[in-house]
Amino acid sequence: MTKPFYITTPLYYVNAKPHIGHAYTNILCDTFARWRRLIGEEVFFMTGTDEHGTKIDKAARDQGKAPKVYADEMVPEFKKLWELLGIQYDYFIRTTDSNHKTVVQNVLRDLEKKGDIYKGKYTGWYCTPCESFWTRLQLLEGKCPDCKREVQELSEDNYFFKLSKYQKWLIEYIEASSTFIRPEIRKNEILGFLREPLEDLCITRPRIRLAWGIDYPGSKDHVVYVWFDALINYISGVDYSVDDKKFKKYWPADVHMVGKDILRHHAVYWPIMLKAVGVEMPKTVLAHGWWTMSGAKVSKSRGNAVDPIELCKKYGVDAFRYFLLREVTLGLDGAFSEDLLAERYTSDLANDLGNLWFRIAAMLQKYTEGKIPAYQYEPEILKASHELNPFKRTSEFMASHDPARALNAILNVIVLANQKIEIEKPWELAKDKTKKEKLANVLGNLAEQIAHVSVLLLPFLPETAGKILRRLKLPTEWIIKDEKEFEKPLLKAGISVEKGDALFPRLDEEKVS
Ligand code: ME8
Repeated sequence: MTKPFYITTPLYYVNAKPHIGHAYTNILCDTFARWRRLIGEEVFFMTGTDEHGTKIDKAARDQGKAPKVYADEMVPEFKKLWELLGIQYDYFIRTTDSNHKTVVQNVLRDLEKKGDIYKGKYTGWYCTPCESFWTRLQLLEGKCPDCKREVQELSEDNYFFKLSKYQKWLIEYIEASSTFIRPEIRKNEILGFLREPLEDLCITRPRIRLAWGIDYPGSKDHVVYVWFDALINYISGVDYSVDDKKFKKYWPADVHMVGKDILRHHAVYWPIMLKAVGVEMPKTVLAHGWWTMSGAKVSKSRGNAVDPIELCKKYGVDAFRYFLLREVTLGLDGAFSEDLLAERYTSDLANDLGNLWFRIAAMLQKYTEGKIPAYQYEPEILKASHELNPFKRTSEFMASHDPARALNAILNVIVLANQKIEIEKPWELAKDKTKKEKLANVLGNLAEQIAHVSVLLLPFLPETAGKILRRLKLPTEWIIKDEKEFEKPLLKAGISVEKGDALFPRLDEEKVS
């Protein structure tokens, strides 16, 4: 039996509502998860929330609430957005779940037994918004190197995890693997970082300073550092140290999708934590870039967050998904602008896909009583001239983590189908009684083309692809294992096709700012 495809998102802090950046990560993961299900794999897709630490404690206090009460109120904001965006996750984990806490404590006890934890004094500079301690050398003009805000000097008794002991091993591991850190430029970045000696990681906070965290086992005075706690979700979510059989079924994770901001935590701390407890490495840590606005990263603390709910209301969920997946190559940064979203909407979705459906459905209504006529299926229409089978191309691009090119390959088929209409001119064939058969073949094959395209689009634009398939009286759940299977005809002559509303109605000029 093959192992299920296990994909994770970061656990998002609950100190503010999710924005376009969080939506992006989850849409990427959802698309990969749906793709794997489409090709017949079992999938376990996990997302969730990071609820401990200073940031959350402070946000709760600002509202006069207990942190858990505050987190309980924020979690539905995330779940609501995931539902709106069609994110089909299998499990939602919260770091306040009791199972997660148990696993974190099990890991810590194990690390203590192995001699990888020691008690020491920590002096550092702490940035509250970033939840990060910095050394003097790391500070930029005395300020936090990430957010450039004021930092506080602190010295306290804490527990430390021996990262340094594993530095050599980690460098060799990363160097030897072409898949562990993707894309390649991020691998080089991490190797660059590892050229300097690694400092051991302070993994607790004194309770007198911060009580909102998981109890450190065996100490009344400490709680676990939020990052150490949160990373463990990837194994606690599949019951590490609790249910061996379940853990073995899912682990190792296939993809940890993260933003490049948190790559170091996932490509340095996390593998060392796993190595220290003797757990296999995840297959790939995949770091995507940032969405920026006016040159700065979109972030809740900078207050330039774009509300995904508003964008979906205006353009539709699939247009939003399409834009994020298509506009930027996974790994690179992207400048967000609503104008670009509107442009993509009009050119790719309304003019290409929406128009193709409209034309095919309208011609079927006009020339064949709204029914799929009897036709001679020509599978080569799927491989537009000089193109490979679009299923094969999509598979290859998805395997190399490139959904933008996968979408482009699918869109090419749509463009070619629109061109085919211009070339074949069904309206002229319809005027000539001797061309009846030819007309039926052209229309039947165009309908096949859009049916196949819709199956391929299911992971990317689930709502729209589902709509087209339903209008063609086809199922919306598919398993397509290879290109041969993909090439089979999908339609039956005689079925009635519903034209339906425009898939992507023209944008109201006033609505688009
Ligand atoms: O870092 N562009 O949580 P977080 C693209 N709790 N993606 C973005 C983005 C942007 N402008 N802004 C945020 C944390 N993201 C920790 C993670 S994991 C064990 C703990 C996305 O709420 C991106 O995935 O700050 C980034 O890595 C993540 O949100 C950070 O979310």
